This record gives sequence, structure tokens and C-alpha cells, in this order.
Amino acid sequence: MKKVLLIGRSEAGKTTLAQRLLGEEPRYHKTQAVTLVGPIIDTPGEYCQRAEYAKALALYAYEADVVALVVSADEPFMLFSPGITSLVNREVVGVVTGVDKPGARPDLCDSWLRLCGCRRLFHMDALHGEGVGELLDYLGADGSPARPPDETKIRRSPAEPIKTAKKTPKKVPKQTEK
Ligand SMILES: Nc1nc2c(ncn2[C@@H]2O[C@H](COP(=O)(O)OP(=O)(O)OP(=O)(O)O)[C@@H](O)[C@H]2O)c(=O)[nH]1
Ligand SMILES: [Mg+2]
Repeated sequence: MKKVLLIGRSEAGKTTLAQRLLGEEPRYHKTQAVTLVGPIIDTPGEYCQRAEYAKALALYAYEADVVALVVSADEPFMLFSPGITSLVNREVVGVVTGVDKPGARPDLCDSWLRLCGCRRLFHMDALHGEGVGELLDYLGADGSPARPPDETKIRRSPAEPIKTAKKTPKKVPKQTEK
């Protein structure tokens, strides 16, 4: 399965989508740091809501094969600027999630995402698992959830070493009596 970077405002539904892609039942968990689970890089919404963090997202894009702009179908406005996909040299797809929400306007979200430069768009209700299979197919998982390979486990950031790495004990200098 291709490695995907999930970007979107806080509460857009990135972690819920990540859990579905991994075959897990969604359970709420506020993302506190950029997190790699198997082939999915989940990011806290604050990364695209604060200019000083937003630059880091462009760098994380180089760790991924595909970038997904995740937008909730009931968004009152678009957070991403027109043409933003040109900032990265990876394919950027648009994911409209929460299509089940009251007041959902997936068609409006589609037009915003197209303005951003997304050519491929996915609609889903990730909370209940509707429409997630199409994204899994696109990512090359044949509609089956991606399970993190054993050795990958969970890393808080793609740059962090894998936890199974051997630790070398610290040398404590001997104390000499005066
Ligand atoms: N109805 C509905 N609710 C959803 C859907 N996806 C997510 N939610 C709800 O939206 C809330 C926020 O979802 P998260 O997946 O945690 O959002 P996030 O983008 O990861 O948020 P941050 O970690 O703060 O960046 C949760 O209460 C989810 O249950 C959906 O497709 N439909
Ligand atoms: Mg999250």
C-alpha cells in the first residue's frame, strides 16, 4: 500500500480515517504529534492551522507517496489555498469525509478541492466505514485495510528511530572519594 500523509484542520476526521484504513473501529483520540502507523502519517490539525507548523507539512510530504487533503463535508469555509498542491511533488488527492453529517455539502467541498489542484476526489463517511474501500483501492490495498507491519509499530514521527533499536547503557563515571 502506498504511504499516505493526512492533512486537514483539527476535527476534520483524519484520525478516524486513519483508523478505518488500518481496519480499526474508530475511537476518538486527539492527535498530539505527527504519527506514523504502518503506511499512514497522521498529523495534528494545528499543523495546517498555524503558519509556523504548516511549513513542516511540505517536508513530511517527502516521506509519503500520496498526500490527502482531508475536508469535512460540513466545512463552512476552505482552509487550503487555491493551487496549494503545487507546493509538493507528490500526488495530492482530496478526501471529503463526514458526508453523513447534517448540512454536508460534498459538492462544494469538491469544487474547493479542485481549486486546490486535486484531480482525484473521494467521498466517505469514515465514522461508519462507508466509501473508505475506494481510497484503499486507490492506495493499492485492494480494498483491504492496511495493517502496520510488525517492525513498524508506532512512531511519533517518521524521523524517529524504530523503538526496537538496541539501547546502549550509559557509562556512569566512577566517583572518587576525597
Ligand atoms: N458523522 C461523522 N463524524 C465523523 C466522521 N469522521 C470523523 N468524525 C467525527 O469527528 C470528530 C473528529 O474526528 P478526528 O478523526 O479525531 O479528527 P482529526 O482530524 O483527527 O482531528 P485532530 O486530531 O484534532 O487534528 C470525532 O468525534 C469523529 O467521530 C464522519 O465521517 N462522519
Ligand atoms: Mg487526529
